[in-house]
Amino acid sequence: MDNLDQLINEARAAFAAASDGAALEQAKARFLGKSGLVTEQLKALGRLAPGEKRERGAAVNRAKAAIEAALDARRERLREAALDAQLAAERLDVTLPGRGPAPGGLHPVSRTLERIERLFHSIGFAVADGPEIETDWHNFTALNVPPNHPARSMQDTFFLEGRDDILLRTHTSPVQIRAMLAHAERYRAHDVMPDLRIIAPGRVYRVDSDATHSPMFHQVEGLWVGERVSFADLKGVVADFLRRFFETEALQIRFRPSFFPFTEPSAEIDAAFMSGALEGRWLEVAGCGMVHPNVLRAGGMDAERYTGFAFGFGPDRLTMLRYGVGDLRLFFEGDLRFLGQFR
Ligand code: 2NM
Repeated sequence: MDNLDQLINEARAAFAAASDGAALEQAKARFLGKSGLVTEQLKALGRLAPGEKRERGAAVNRAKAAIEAALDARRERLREAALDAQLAAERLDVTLPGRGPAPGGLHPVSRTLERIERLFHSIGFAVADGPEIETDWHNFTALNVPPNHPARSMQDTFFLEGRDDILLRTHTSPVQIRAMLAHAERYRAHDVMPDLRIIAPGRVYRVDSDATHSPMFHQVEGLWVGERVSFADLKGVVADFLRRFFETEALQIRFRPSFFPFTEPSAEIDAAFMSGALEGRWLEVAGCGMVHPNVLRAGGMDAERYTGFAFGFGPDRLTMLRYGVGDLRLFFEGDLRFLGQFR
């Protein structure tokens, strides 16, 4: 191996040993710089005899070209390595969730309430509301609940501390009382009173807690008062609502005689799906009845002239049925892994 081949090998080894651009430029200077080893060889040509010069010149130029090629190749390798290192350092996991605000959504029970309000709005019912802290009179007395009824006991009703006349409402019926009083007052001096058609959705409270009972739960009660409002109207409104709510005409509905102090006659409403997981099982979905004359009078209505029907159902339970949820408490624990599934 002559000294030019050795020079090429030394240059290749020096370039290979350079682990970054600065080291490589230093190595380059050592061979190709103004006083580098290759330049030295070129200068040495001047001292040769003319006969040797041509051949040696060609050999030195080949060696120089080989060293330049090795330098370029090493530069390219270092550039690629630097890019690979940068890509590895800036690697993105595109499967991670985004950093922006997480999308919110309505609570599943709120979705049910909005749906119920929309369906009743479409048949002429307005939405009424009232206070959740009620008087004993609006919550019980006006609703024909007798003085010693068990619902009025401390075990069933949350009374305010040290009071027996103010409580957390146990149903939304006091809203109906307030709405009747306001409606009757508004049309007191008129010959005719337009029908009162309202639903009262909202939170209600009872001393009760297990897989199917929460101390706070929701109710939607409906009321239609007018001349000649009948039990047949009640059946039509409720059946229409249930079929639209569950999005199926294939829903069997039956009315079972029952008792409530505020309605007479009273009934429980059962429904049975004609397909799906719950096919053929009768489920209690609501209570209803014709508003008791005592209740109409407490609401300021002329009970000789007007009749009305009322019904009440539990949107929490309707939500469980609609989405196939087995435990009511899941709705009120605030676990976003559960609630986020209803977006
Ligand atoms: C029910 C069942 C039956 C009801 C009665 C009234 C009022 F205030 F008009 F008399 N509102 N809601 C009622 C009747 C509620 O819930 C199971």
